[in-house]
Amino acid sequence: MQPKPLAQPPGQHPLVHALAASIRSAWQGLPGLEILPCDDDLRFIKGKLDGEGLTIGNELFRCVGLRKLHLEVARLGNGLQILHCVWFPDPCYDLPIFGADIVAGPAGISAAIVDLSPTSGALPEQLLNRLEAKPWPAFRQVRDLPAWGSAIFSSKVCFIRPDGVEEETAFHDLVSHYLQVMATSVIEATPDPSTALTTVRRYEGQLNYCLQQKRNDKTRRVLEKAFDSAWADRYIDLLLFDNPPEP
Ligand code: BLA
Repeated sequence: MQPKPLAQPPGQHPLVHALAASIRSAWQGLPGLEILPCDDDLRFIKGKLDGEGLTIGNELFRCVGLRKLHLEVARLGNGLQILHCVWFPDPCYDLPIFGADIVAGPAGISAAIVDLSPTSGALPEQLLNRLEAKPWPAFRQVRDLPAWGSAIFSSKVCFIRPDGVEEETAFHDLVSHYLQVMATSVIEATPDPSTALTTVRRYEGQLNYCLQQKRNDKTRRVLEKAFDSAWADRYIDLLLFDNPPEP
């Protein structure tokens, strides 16, 4: 049975709402999907910042081929809204990491990024061909990647400041395409042994992905301001970018 679509919470940015819905529907078709246990105090977080309400909602799953699927939708004071989503593969499978991040402020979306990031060199040829089957939208404001991002993202990363509603829709369509390519690869993938060199390389690649993401000071700064630095470190290390278990 398909779950009922969630109503759009008042004031939620339409792209945040639409992308969250597309992500939830993309993981429904994955093999052996199950809820990933997570401490209740991390599942729904409520706080206050400068008198403003502050909420973080986390949805966590795993399935055959992926050790963790994570969707976070947050509102963090100053009208900041964030959608953060990462699908972390089980390193036994030759799968990339799906990652997406949207940062919306009172003046609109400043950052919209999506990628399928390789953990062992380049993306597999067949996956690249599938990604390229959709024409690349001509976004007007392409943003430069920070150094930590260039170290992990693929040649197919899209990092933009969407210019208007049409570009927001084009970005949503692109994310849906990446999700579909990722979901197809998960369904088709077969595991290598945990001792295989390929598995160990992908484990190391995933460790490096987590390490580089933790160099994003912008994430830490926002969380530190809303909570405190010990809380922000714990949240980043344990929930956002926890290291994969050794294969
Ligand atoms: C940028 N991330 C940002 C920014 C903020 C956050 C405030 C600055 C916005 C801007 O430059 O316009 C904050 N992002 C958060 C917070 C969370 C979050 C608080 O996800 C979670 C609670 N970041 C990711 C993932 C990717 C990512 C999965 O978490 C990509 C797959 C990318 N975010 C990313 C990049 C930037 C960014 C590349 C720009 C950084 C820069 O320009 O220095």
